[in-house]
Amino acid sequence: DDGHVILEVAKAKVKPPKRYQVVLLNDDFTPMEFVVDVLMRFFGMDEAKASAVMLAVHHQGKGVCGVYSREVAEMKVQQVNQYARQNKHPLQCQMEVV
Ligand code: TYC
Repeated sequence: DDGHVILEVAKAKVKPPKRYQVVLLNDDFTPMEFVVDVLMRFFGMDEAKASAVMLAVHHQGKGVCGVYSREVAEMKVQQVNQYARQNKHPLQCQMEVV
């Protein structure tokens, strides 16, 4: 019946939500220990994981901290960049759609 058609059309328009990588960028000035602190504080990493990710960013120029919904990724980026500015470091965090 007509109700069946309406439901099928509505269902076809439902797309899975986009996911966003939160990415940390390397720079020459932010102390390594500060980056490790950021990764533990905002991304729930233990010290070994945070140190490995920090070194990967240091050597490769950028690195993924995690993958989230747009709302959560925006909050992480804002929190990291605000925390870096408060501590007078140039560390930069951004998001990229996956
Ligand atoms: N390159 C920085 C240094 O040598 C360390 C660093 C790592 C900075 C990762 C930023 O996202 C970063 N002190």
